Amino acid sequence: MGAPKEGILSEEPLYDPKILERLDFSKARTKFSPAVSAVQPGEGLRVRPLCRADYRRGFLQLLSQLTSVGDVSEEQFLKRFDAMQACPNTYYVTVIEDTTNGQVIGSSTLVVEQKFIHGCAVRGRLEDVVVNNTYRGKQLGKLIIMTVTLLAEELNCYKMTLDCKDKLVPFYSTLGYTLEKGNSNYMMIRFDKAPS
Ligand code: 16G
Repeated sequence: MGAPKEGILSEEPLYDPKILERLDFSKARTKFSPAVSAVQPGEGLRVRPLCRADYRRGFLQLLSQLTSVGDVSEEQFLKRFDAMQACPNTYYVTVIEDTTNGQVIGSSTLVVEQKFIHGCAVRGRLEDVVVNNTYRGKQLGKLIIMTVTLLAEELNCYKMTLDCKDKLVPFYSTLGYTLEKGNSNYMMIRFDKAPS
């Protein structure tokens, strides 16, 4: 992931963390047992927006449990962070930190896409959901997905969509996501020149 540089990386959040306090987990389309929320995720855990310092907290190593990340240097990471921050109200990269060891152990992203349709509505896209393998079975996947799903609702998205591996459809179905009849295909073209 590139050699870490000298100096301190900023803790400035990618988006205003106060929005997370407004999320109403009683509206979550799933049950948590024990009850958790973005502001009370459980002992030793914190749900918060991504910050630059997360580069050194294993954020990219975590993402590599989802797909290929490549050798992303600190400089490249910071540049991408800046680019996201320069698009206000668009990128809501949200992480779970294990505060006992300072590592980022879960993440998911809400991307808010601006539309002309539906009266210039906004649409949410659920992206890059991942929970560290060693933390599975603790409702953290549900928690991080519900956090950004409720965030999409809070930000007035008219819908939230995702694409995932076929085997994960039953899991997402338990969280209120549905295969809409006659409208549940996801198609793609992969481009040869794309970086790994
Ligand atoms: C999954 C992810 C998507 C991610 C992609 C990476 C969710 C809900 N979906 O489809 O966000 O970008 O995997 O796979 O997390 P790729 O490397 O094959 O594009």
